[in-house]
Amino acid sequence: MPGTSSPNDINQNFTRIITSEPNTKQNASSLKEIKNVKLKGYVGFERIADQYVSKMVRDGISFNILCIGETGIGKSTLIDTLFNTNLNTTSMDHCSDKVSLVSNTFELKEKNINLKLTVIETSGYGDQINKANSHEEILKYINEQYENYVQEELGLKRQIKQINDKRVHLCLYFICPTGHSLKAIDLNTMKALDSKVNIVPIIAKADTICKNELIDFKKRIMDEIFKNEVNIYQFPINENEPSVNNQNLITNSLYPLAVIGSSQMVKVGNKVSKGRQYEWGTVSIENEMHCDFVKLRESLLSTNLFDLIELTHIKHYQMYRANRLREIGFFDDLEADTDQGDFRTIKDVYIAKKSELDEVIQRNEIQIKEEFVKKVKAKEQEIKEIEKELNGKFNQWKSEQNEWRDRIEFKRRELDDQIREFNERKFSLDKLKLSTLSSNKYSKKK
Ligand SMILES: Nc1nc2c(ncn2[C@@H]2O[C@H](COP(=O)(O)OP(=O)(O)OP(=O)(O)O)[C@@H](O)[C@H]2O)c(=O)[nH]1
Ligand SMILES: [Mg+2]
Repeated sequence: MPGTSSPNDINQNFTRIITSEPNTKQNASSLKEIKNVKLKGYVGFERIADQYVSKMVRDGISFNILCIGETGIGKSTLIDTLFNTNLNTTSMDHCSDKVSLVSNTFELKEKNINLKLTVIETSGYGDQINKANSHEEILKYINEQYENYVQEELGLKRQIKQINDKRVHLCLYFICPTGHSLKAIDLNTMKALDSKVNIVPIIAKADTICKNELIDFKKRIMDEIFKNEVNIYQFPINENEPSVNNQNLITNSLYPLAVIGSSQMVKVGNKVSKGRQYEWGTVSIENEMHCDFVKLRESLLSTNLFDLIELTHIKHYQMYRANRLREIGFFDDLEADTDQGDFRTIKDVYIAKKSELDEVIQRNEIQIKEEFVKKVKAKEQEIKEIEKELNGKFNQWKSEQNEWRDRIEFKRRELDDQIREFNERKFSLDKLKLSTLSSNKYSKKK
């Protein structure tokens, strides 16, 4: 029967400490200027926490989980087990030639809190022969969600509370229970995504590994994660919340959490709980000796849900946003170098962008004018050449006409001469005829 490793033997130096101490010189000096003043009576702002709760009840919360893992590794079953429901997601195709993502959104309600849960599952992950680019589609999806959020934030008619938050708040990375170590695809993907999302690595189907092997397996995985400097999500240690610190310390020490998923109810003694029934015995998911599922659920959903959402916003999203703003000309106060032309305020950026655009427009206008003049000149030249060619043809045609007219005139004159000559001959012939006739008559009379 598999079981958990003892909390402190694996990840002793693995903690994210949240402190309210000033951590920059700037903060320290500004805090010195703040005076501590006592109120003389009740004013009412202490109820702001209630206002936050009312707002949360009214608006609900969005929480988006990305499940990365090989096909059939137990992603959907674990989500069903975590949220104690049946989300009825369909199984993925095993023969896909590329990795894709399938997203489903659900409305859940616990007491009076509404949760809009989006579960994004990988499809075809690890099914290709070449797995080197398996993370690309996932990274693209994560960036697209950040980009949509930036665009909504920058939109002129935006309303922050209505921004559709599709950013990935939690990435559950399902490690195959090989008992050996991480695969190249695991390290590649986690490394590619670790600055973008809160990665929580978990060993899936932990009921398939025995207790001693699981302890060594976890150790090897964490060694590889540290050696490759993969930044996974650390459950926070908050000096203002000692009650949750212990739990978070334990959960950090259990990394990577070994989990079992199931939708079946099993009976162990008098207790009925979710579990898996085997020929040789029963695994109860709720039993912390059997797996780390309870710790995972408590740490993710009861204790650190807000931290996951907040960390996504203040760390991962801010980094994306800062890079995007830098691309369009904004700089942090600290990194801005105004001598080098870096800009600070929206007005500065607007003026700089406007003059840049004006220059481009002016350049384009001059270019268009020059091109227009060039084209007009070319057309004029073309027309002139056509005109010249037509004139040439006309002159040629005219001289041909004249030639023809002269030739006809010459022929006409020739004909006239011939007619005249003919008439003259005819006249002389007639005359001769007459004289012959009269001479004949005279001779007969004789
Ligand atoms: N032994 C064992 N089987 C599990 C566990 N979790 C899920 N399974 C079984 O594994 C099979 C696949 O589970 P799914 O939850 O559909 O896996 P999936 O990763 O969502 O699969 P695709 O979405 O198709 O990639 C089912 O038969 C589950 O009953 C587990 O913790 N242990
Ligand atoms: Mg699934």
